[in-house]
Amino acid sequence: MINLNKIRQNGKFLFLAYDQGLEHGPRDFNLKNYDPNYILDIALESRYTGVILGHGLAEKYYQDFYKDIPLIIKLNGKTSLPKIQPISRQLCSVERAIKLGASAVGYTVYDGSPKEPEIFSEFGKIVETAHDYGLPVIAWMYPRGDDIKDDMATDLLAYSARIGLELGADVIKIKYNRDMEGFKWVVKNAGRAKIVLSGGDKLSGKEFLKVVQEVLDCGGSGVAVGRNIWQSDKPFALSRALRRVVVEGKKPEEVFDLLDSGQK
Ligand code: FBP
Repeated sequence: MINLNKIRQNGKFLFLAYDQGLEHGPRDFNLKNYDPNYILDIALESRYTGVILGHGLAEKYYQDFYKDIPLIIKLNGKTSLPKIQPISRQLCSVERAIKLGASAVGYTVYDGSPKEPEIFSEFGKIVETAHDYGLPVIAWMYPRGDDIKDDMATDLLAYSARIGLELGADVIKIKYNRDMEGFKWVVKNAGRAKIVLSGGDKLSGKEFLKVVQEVLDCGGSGVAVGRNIWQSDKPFALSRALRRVVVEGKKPEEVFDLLDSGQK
C-alpha cells in the first residue's frame, strides 16, 4: 500500500491547486495571484499538505524556503484554446517530477472521452512507474466529451470515482454536485482510494466552507482547490479557516470569524 502520510495531516488532504495558468490562462488571474510566489506564500503560511504545480512552475518557483510544502507535480495538462476531443497528454515524466522534489504526482483522466483508450493507457503507465517509486498518484476524474450529457450527474460521478480506483489512483479529485446522499455513494465507489473535493468557480468564503463540510460529511478526505482560495480577497484568512475545518475538524460556523481577521 502506498504511504499517503507525506501529503496529509490527521488523515486529511489540504491541497492548493495552481495549474490553472495552463488550463484556463490569465483570465483566472488578478494583479496578485498571477504570481506563483503569492500562491506558494499562501500554501506555506497555512501549511497546506500539498501544492499542485506543473513542472515549469516547479522548476522556477519551488525554492528551498518553500520545501516545507509537499510538492505535487501535475504531469499532464492542456489549454482551453483548441476545440478538440478531451485529452490531456503527459508533459513531464515521473522521474523528472521526483527530481523536482515531488511527494506525489497528478494526472487528469477524461473518462467518457473518445480518447479514453489513450488516456487510460498513459495513466496506467504513470501509476505503474509512480508506485514503483512509492509515490502516490492523484487522479483528476473529469467525465467529459460529446457522449457525456451531464458531467455532474451523481451516477456518473460514482462511475468516475470507481474508474479512478480501478485504474490505481490513490487519491481522486472530483467535482461535487451538492447531492449529499448521492455523494456518499460516490465516496463508497472509490473504495480505498480517497476522495477530495475539486474546487470550481469561486463562492463566498462562508458558502465554500459549507460545501467543504458537506464533502467531509459524505466521507470525503479533504480538498484540492484553487480559485476559491487565491481569487478570494483574503486568501490567507480563508486558508486559515479552511485548515481548521479540514484538518482540525472544526465546523464552518466555528471559524467564520476568522474570515474577517487580518489584512490579507
Ligand atoms: P479550481 O479549484 O480552481 O476549480 O481548480 C481545480 C482544477 O481541477 C484545476 O486543478 C484545473 O486547472 C482546473 O480545475 C480544470 O478545470 P476545468 O477543466 O473544469 O476547466
